Amino acid sequence: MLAVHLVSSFFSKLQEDPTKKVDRFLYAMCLHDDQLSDISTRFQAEMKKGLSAESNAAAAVKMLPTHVRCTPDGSETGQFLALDLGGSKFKVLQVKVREGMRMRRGGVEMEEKTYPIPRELLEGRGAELFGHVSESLKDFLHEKNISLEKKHPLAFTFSFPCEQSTLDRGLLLSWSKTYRARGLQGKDVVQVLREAIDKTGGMHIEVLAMVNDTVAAMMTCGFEDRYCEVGLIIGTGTNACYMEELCHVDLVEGDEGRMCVNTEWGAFGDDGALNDYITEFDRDVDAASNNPGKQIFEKMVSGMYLGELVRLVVLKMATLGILFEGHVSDALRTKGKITTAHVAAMEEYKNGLKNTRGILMDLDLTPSPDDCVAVQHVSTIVSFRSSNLVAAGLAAILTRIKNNRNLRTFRMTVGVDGTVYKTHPQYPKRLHKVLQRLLPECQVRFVLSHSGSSKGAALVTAVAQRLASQKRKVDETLSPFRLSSEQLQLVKARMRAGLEAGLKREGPSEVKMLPSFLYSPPDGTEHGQYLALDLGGTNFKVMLVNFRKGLHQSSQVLHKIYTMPLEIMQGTGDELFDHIAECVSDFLDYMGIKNDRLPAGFTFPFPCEQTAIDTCKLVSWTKGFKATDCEGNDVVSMLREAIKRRNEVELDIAAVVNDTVGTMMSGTYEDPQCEIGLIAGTGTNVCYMEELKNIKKTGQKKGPMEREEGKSGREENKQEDGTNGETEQEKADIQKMCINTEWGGLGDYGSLDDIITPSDVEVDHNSINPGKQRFEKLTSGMYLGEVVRQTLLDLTRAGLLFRGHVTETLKTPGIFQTKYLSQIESDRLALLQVRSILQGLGLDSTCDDSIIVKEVCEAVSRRAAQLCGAGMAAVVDKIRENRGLDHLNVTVGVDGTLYKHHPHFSEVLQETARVLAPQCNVTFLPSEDGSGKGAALITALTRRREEM
Ligand code: 0WK
Ligand code: 0WK
Ligand code: BGC
Ligand code: BGC
Repeated sequence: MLAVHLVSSFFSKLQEDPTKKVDRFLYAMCLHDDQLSDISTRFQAEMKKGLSAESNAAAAVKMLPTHVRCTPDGSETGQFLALDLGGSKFKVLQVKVREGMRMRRGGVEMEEKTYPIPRELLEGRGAELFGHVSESLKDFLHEKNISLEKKHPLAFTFSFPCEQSTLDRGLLLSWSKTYRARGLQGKDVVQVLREAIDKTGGMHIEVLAMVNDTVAAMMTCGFEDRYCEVGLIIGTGTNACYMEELCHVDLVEGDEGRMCVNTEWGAFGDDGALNDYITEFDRDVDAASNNPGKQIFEKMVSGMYLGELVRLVVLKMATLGILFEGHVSDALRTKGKITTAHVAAMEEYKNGLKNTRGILMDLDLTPSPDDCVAVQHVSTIVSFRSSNLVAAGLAAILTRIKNNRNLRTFRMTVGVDGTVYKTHPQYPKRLHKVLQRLLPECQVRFVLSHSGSSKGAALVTAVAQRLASQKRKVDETLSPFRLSSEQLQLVKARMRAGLEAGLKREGPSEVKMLPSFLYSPPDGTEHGQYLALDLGGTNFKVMLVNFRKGLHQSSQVLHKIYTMPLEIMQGTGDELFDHIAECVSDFLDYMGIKNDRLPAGFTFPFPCEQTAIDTCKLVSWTKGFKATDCEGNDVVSMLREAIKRRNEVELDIAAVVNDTVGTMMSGTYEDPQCEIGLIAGTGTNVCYMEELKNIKKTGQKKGPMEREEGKSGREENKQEDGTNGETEQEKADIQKMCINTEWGGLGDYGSLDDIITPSDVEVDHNSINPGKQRFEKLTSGMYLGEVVRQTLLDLTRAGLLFRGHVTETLKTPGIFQTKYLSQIESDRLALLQVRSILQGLGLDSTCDDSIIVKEVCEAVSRRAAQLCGAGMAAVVDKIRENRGLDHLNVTVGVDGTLYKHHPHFSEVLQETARVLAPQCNVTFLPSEDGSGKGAALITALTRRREEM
């Protein structure tokens, strides 16, 4: 027998190699690499179309969001029922996932049973199909003695294109493969399943998640390999999914993190995109299918059609006399007579030819050895084209991931399932090889999902449960930061009460309401050169301000910024003022005006009792300052003594102002309606023009706060009424004085205890002034980073973040600077960058972690802005009521790094003030040159008045 075979093949060699004639006949199916690259490029374009909101409706490749946002991280646990519907087998399963067992044996235990689905159900009424599914589920519970009483979470793998708005909702877009039950298209199949289960009754099932089989395959393999972010099915049908950047998925809210997208690539070409690769046999398969014009790519690739393609090719070649000497059998003319299993059998290494012969014989054909070689080669070409097309599709997906993540080379794992991939002898190798050629820069590993997709579906449910419980717990932790409008109204009322109590000066008040001895705004006639010393929250600025005569609002500012080292801020008072004197001297030297003895205004951003415009007794340090021997002393004298000590320059300190007052004055120079100064920076504070009649005259009632008598040189001409020797006319005109509220102290006696959170308590406890400046510690840049860090610590200790690892970094005070909030909350920043900020802090984070960190930052900064907005509403409403107005237009000069640099702080503050003080139209005027110009203006005002 073997001898005969050898002789005839020798002769045939002499004749033409039968595979050659097949190659010629199927030339159009033999796709070479540049054609595959072309197809890959076309598919990339289709993916873009599917992802974009504009073109999605018309797109053939639907790119369906799955609401699966992350792959397993090994902490999934739980017991689930699973339904696996849509592949070649309908399976009911029970899946047990044990915590942290990931790779190890016994990590996931599964029990399963396959249930046949009669053809009449596949083509019958949808409700009956799901009735059958539900009955099978009940049968499974019985058979496996699973309690019917207990509530069972169920994961549903449904392998058809569905539009999902959530993980447990899916509108069926269209059937494919062998399914076309009526009445379900456009319906939420999860709801249909729930109704079927209720109808069957006698079991407590909670359908928690519905996933496509590609997603389930990716999750199944992702449980073992964390690089697995692509799912691939080459089975009855074909399809792929992958983790896309959420910011590219237009159909889903949010830009944070990633989401798995079910490409539904089976429909690639439904819009004609592959017409130049479609062969007559593909057209015949499509025409004879139950969904003509649909799933064009699937019909060139997947198991439901490969056998039919081979049959049609062999039929055509036989009809043309190229095979079986033109003999054609009825069997060969019969649809479905050659299956994909036959194709696989024909391509088996050893028995391929023998199988081919057997298969053709079963089709009532008497094939010659050459016929067998030829038919085997037809199978090879058809299945080769399938693996080539899948490689082209995969190359497109991997290229997109590479570009999304700006990677030059990368590794990726593809979780794969499906009978074609699993049973066709050479398919996997061919696919891997072609993909390697198409995308050499990507190291691709294929992991077969041995146990089908239900483990993955269970994991999706476990992840969904974990994320849901995590989200619930994170929301619980963050809800105290989310202030209701009632709470904000309350804060406004308490701030108002604080303002009133502070003005009354009947004993210690949370809001100190310190007179600034500034009565009137600039009138634009200010001119000349003035120095301004601006002890900002983060640095010390010396400015030379030149107001040009007659040119309203035109001033020239030259300045130099000096750092304020911590050891100076927390050293002795003398060292602090010596440092300031040294900077001033350096500046005057640098400007060549050492001996000009220019009048100077000193911005001193701390609570000070003033008895005149140039005296300033420090009540208490705030923010990061705690230099010794300063509290209770007149800081102007201390500065003058330091200047004297330095004996290099002369300084004529004419005025000392709080930075809010300086900022207000800078604002008034631009906009006369500016009567409020707001600082939202390292610290927080506000000043405003209060009616003089509401200000308890300083020195009149010797309140507990007014004791020491360190009187400065100018004191002797102070009038009892606290004015600065103004003329009668002026005295008559003076209706108002600027009050430095020091609202940072609200809450110091407990008025905010009901909104203070455990994180705030920790921050206050660890601060250098515990119990003080409570409002400031909820709202200002010095503390927001710490409030976030404390909250991240709580969440991590609760196991909701960083996998519960409380690292030394996270325990380090000050590690999470407030500037990171601004960066992390900026809309332009993708999550990747959030992760790199956390990385930079030595915090190794997952996608989820970064989303939670951003949420914490948003909650903390939003609360801060809202609280300042509520405080501002109290101030503007007080001014409005002071003046008996129904409506007030007022401008606020504002400064501070938090207000200026945080992406959302200013708008949230403004919005809150607008809502809580609807009768006030408040304009916020960010100040250009800070409070320095304001201090120079006040100096100009003060000097001019003294000259009069
Ligand atoms: C096995 C999976 C199932 C999927 C099927 C696809 O468990 O979810 O639909 O693979 O392959 P097929 O059975 O269609 O060949
Ligand atoms: C700039 C002002 C300065 C003020 C500072 C506050 O010129 O007087 O103290 O803003 O902002 P911070 O630097 O604290 O963010
Ligand atoms: C379906 C997909 C499914 C694939 C593999 C296709 O016909 O449209 O949803 O993933 O078959 O089962
Ligand atoms: C100080 C205020 C200052 C504010 C803004 C607070 O800590 O007490 O005087 O205006 O910070 O710098």
